[in-house]
Amino acid sequence: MKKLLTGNEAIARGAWEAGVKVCTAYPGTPSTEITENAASYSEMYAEWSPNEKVALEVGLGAAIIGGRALVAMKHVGVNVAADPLFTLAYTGINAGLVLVSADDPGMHSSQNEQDNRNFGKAAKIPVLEPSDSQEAKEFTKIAFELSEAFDTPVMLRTTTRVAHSQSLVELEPRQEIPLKNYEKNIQKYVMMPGFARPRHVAVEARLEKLMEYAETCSLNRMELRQRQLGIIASGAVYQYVREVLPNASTLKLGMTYPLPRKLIEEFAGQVENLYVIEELDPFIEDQLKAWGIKVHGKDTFPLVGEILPEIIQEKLGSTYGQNKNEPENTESSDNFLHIPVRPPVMCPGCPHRGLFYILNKLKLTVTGDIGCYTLGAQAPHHAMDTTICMGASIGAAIGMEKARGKEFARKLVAVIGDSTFIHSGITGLIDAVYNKATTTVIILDNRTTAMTGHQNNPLNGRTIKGEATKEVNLPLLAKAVGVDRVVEVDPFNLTELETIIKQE
Ligand SMILES: Cc1ncc(C[n+]2csc(CCOP(=O)(O)OP(=O)(O)O)c2C)c(N)n1
Repeated sequence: MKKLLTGNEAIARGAWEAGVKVCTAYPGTPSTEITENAASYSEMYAEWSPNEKVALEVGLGAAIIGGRALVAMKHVGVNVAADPLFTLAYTGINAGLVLVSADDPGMHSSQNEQDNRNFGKAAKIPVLEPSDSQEAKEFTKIAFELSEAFDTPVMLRTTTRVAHSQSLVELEPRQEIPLKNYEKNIQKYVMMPGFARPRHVAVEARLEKLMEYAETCSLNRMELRQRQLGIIASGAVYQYVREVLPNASTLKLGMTYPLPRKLIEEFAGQVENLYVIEELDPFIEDQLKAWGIKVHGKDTFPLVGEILPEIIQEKLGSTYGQNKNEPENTESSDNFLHIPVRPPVMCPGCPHRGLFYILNKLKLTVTGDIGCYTLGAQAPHHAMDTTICMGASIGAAIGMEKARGKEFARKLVAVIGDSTFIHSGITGLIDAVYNKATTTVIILDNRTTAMTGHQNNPLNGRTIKGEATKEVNLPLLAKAVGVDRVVEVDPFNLTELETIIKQE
């Protein structure tokens, strides 16, 4: 049976078909729906973890003890999970472990557009890049096979277009994979220097084998058509190339790390003009140049943002395209231009509005954080001075106070959402207490992870499957780490809110 699925739904389906036991994640666009969908399959345990590092740690525990695990996050989430990831690459897994990194070229909803293929290379683990929903499901299953065959975590890298667009997917039944045998193996799983050194040697040997695998695996495919133009592409860009330049020869790379040198050299030898078209970094291009292959890439295509079909048409269409002489149909883009711009705003009735109204009125310096409340930086409030990454608000406020002194800190506050506080704010608060900062921290507790679509979190008493669970008591937690003054205030009560903020 075939079904229309988004890439994210297809990855969840792929995990289910691959017999996965445990799915973990911290929400983040464009990855969130993977785990929301995974949670709908009763055969799989699923959780929202407090942050991406914990998500990967829970996943690696499941894999080492013998159950397949899927761990999903947005690209910046991999920064948070990088610590366990790099050492997990040394220990290897036991049952398969697949880490989905959902990248966001164009920054549809992110604070940066880092290219996480670099993480695959730096951690020396394979990177697979599906280009539609069918591949999203297939590659997820192949990733688990690969993970077990080579004893390595595997990164499945998607981008917003693959994650959120829909295409037909062939559904298959779940393969029940029995738990793998677990044997205690201190040399393999306890990474202290004496045991880690031989594991690094094992990682390099594994990489050599993965390079051989890349040469012949079904993930990489040479498609020879007209020889005048040859294009190497992966992910959504491959689909755009097929659409805009249907006669060009293509080398479709489903595995972008490690790269298949012989296959690429063979392809380069078959075509007159060779291009790598890839979003963000010249990841493939740089490797080709290091191998001495003559190739065009970032000399023609942008380093920044998405590479859309229009850009490929503009750069190569007139020379190599089918419709070289036909004027481009601009009707749809004209219509698009007439749609009024609708910048994101806080929802009507949002409890954050009152707070930012007061912060603006009091002309405070505000170190911000990431969530719906980041919109407090925009009109009409303009009540935020910094936003860097999740959890940075409290540390930034401490730093400002330490640089400028206590007097400055009297008009300084850090604002942080409830989910963000649990994600990575608590350690900042402990720093404030331990190092005697006097800054005021405001936790905006709206009892949900609103920005990414209202996911449950450890503060609201519900799991990802909607089951009742314990909830963290924020005032008690703050007192427990040593905060002497903890005040609770309803942000809809503006008079009281203003009085308390002035007081604190
Ligand atoms: C490392 C990282 N993981 C995930 C995200 C995606 N993300 C942005 S804000 C946010 C949570 C916001 O929730 P909360 O702090 O409760 O604030 P609210 O949106 O509810 O106001 C998430 C998950 C991110 N930007 N960075």
